[in-house]
Amino acid sequence: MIVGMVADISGARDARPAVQPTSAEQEPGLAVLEEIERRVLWLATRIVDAANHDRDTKDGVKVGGHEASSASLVSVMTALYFAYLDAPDRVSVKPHASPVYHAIQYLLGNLDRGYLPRLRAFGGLQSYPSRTKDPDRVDFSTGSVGLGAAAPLFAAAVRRYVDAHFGPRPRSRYIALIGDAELDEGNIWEAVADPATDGLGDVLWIVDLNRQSLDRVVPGMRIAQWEQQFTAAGWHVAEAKYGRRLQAAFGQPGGPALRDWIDAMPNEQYQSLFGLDPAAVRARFCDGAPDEVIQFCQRVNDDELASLVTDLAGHDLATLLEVLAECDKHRDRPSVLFAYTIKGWGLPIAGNPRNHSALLTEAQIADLRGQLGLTEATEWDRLDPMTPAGQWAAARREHLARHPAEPGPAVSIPDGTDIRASRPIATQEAFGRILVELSRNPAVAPYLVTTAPDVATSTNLAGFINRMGVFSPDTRRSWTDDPVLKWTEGPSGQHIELGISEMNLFLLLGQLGLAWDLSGQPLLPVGTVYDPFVLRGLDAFIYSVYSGARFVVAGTPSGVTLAPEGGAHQSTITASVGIELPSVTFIEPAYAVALDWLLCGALRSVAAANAGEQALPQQAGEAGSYYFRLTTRAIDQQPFQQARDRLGDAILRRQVLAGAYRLVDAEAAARDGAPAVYLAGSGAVLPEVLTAAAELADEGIAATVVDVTSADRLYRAWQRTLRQGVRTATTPSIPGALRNVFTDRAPVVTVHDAASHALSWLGSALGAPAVSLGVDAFGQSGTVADLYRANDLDAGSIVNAALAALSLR
Ligand SMILES: Cc1ncc(C[n+]2csc(CCOP(=O)(O)OP(=O)(O)O)c2C)c(N)n1
Ligand SMILES: [Mg+2]
Repeated sequence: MIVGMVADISGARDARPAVQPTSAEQEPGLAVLEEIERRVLWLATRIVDAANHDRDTKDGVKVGGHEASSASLVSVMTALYFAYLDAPDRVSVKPHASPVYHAIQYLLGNLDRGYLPRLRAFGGLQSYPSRTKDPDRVDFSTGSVGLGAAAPLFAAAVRRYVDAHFGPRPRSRYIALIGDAELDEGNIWEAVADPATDGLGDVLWIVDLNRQSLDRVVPGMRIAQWEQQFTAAGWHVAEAKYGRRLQAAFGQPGGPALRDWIDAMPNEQYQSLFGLDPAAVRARFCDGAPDEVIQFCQRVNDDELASLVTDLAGHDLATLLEVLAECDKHRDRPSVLFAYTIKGWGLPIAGNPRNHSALLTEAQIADLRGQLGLTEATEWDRLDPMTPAGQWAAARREHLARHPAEPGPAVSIPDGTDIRASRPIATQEAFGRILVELSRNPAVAPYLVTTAPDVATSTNLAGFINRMGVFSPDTRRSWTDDPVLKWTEGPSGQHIELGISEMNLFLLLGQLGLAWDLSGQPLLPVGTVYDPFVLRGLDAFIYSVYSGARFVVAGTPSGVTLAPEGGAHQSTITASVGIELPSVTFIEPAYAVALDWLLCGALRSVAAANAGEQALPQQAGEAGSYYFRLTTRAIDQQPFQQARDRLGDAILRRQVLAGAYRLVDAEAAARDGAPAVYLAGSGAVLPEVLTAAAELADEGIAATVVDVTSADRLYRAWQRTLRQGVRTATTPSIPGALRNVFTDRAPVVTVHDAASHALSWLGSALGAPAVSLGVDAFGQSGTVADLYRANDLDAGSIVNAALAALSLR
């Protein structure tokens, strides 16, 4: 269809097609597409205008929206949605073009009219395309510039993986519409450079090259440099630069000089032409021009000249479709198309250096409405179904219709892998062993896929990799005979190795976690990263969970427990990040069996969500991702075994999953009259907490040790009951997850190898005096004992903290 379409249009290169189609079966002529393009421009502009002028928000806060940024992409998006895309294709739309996207969905019949005046309203159209909140189907959320561009690249990498493991699906092209200033973001180049994205022939990036960013006209175009960077990374590079009229002019006498003159003109001068009246365009364009150019210009009248010299291919549908078809021929590598556009195209604010947030005035809107032959009564109408444009829109709606993904197979995850730990073991090592066990389970193994940014072996993924291999589209010969690590690469491998880019890690995890939707294949994605560098990928982490992706990530090793490594490798604020991130459940177990139960529980929830099932009842509200904070400190597992013997597996497992259990229970001593205190520790510090509890017991103090396995689940349980109280104006109770473990209102000491703030809310939750110990300084090198002492995490400090807490009663 596309080839025929281009042939049809390119046959009319220099003139509008004489014959108009009369029914939806026929492909449209250029004039039909241009009519649709004008309507898209109108609706996108009016959507922003209505948000700002038709609604009384009563709060005095400017609503905003981006008429100029939107106009810049109107032609490209008209070409895509009305002539190029097929149903399986997936598109990421530049954040500020969301009004164009919604205008198109409306014209296609996929969005109710009632939404059009509701851009940026509560429950209305989102400012930036959102997978989870927009009413029309959005493939990729965008907003934080750069990330929406990279996401389709990783989605294509995931499709390559899915096709290799589960059989090919109908071909999807993964397309990103990118603002040119987005190329300033480092994550773009991290994504392009990563070997995991090599040779993805179904990827197409279209750069909206309007030579403007938010603040300014970008001086000295860097396009040549960008093109070289893409070429060096193995991409096919294409340009849509001059429209057909300029191309024709270049063939006339003086044409080559005209072309050289435009090419050499500084951006600031070229952009300034857009805001001028035709006579002034001539004066400025010819200022300093060589004779040949002046002579050429003398042969053209003012109006023609002004429109000719600003005739860019990014607004020339025929040229755009030709270049798109040309990109399609390069199936062996990704393509990038630089489309020269005008920010504010077709609007009075075109090319104005300050147009990023500019809005048309009421008079300008009325003028535009009039130019389209619309009235206030008809301005929101769809294309008339009796016209060729309306019929073509209906045909495209059919062509692009998607059927909802079939629910995937239910992956049955066991409660645990029965990990045994008779000797001291660290959670990081246990994590590696649990994954190996799961890889032996034929019901689970096919769906597991691990990934790491060059830290797979140092985060204990080697066992998994040895069994499952490393993914590569082609089988590669291995030249190493390492008996400990087999690095076998081929299409059946289930570990995807990334270069050192935590941004790429979280972008890939996000797309693996959306494979059920974008590739119709549920997966169980598991990533590892050094915990301090979670923050290096944080924007992509947020992006991925905001997009609704479900995955498991382990941040390991963490905290000052990674003692000799020193400050830059010792995480402190990551626990708070994990607790606070919506749609992420933060888990920090200390013991191997607890980790086993928690990891299997997390994978079960990911599997259920990714198969399109309801979240499991006990994890309601948790249909998100899981962040495990782990350590390399091996600790004695006996205390956990004792808790197991005392409570039994059923109760203990329930409490571990709920977020806390009693590792040492001193309730009997408290009942006998000993002053009671709770020592609530999380993660690697539990041995010090246990020692402190024993010392306190010697002093006659009943110290109950609580192992906080998930501060996040405890906090959420507390908040849920509080909010319930607030909303219903009733007295909130203490939630079960806390009530079962903290039975008394005794003082509490929190102990955490993380910022003390992360657990300090516990005192408020329990209504008890609290002292919070944690790491509130940058790390430094030393032994574990040195650093625990330096941060008051040693047993002696915990004892003192308990005495202080008791004195606060
Ligand atoms: C990570 C991030 N930083 C800053 C912004 C604020 N911002 C929004 S648009 C923009 C400029 C975008 O320019 P460009 O990509 O060229 O888009 P245009 O509006 O020109 O189409 C900036 C800085 C953002 N959205 N995301
Ligand atoms: Mg721009």
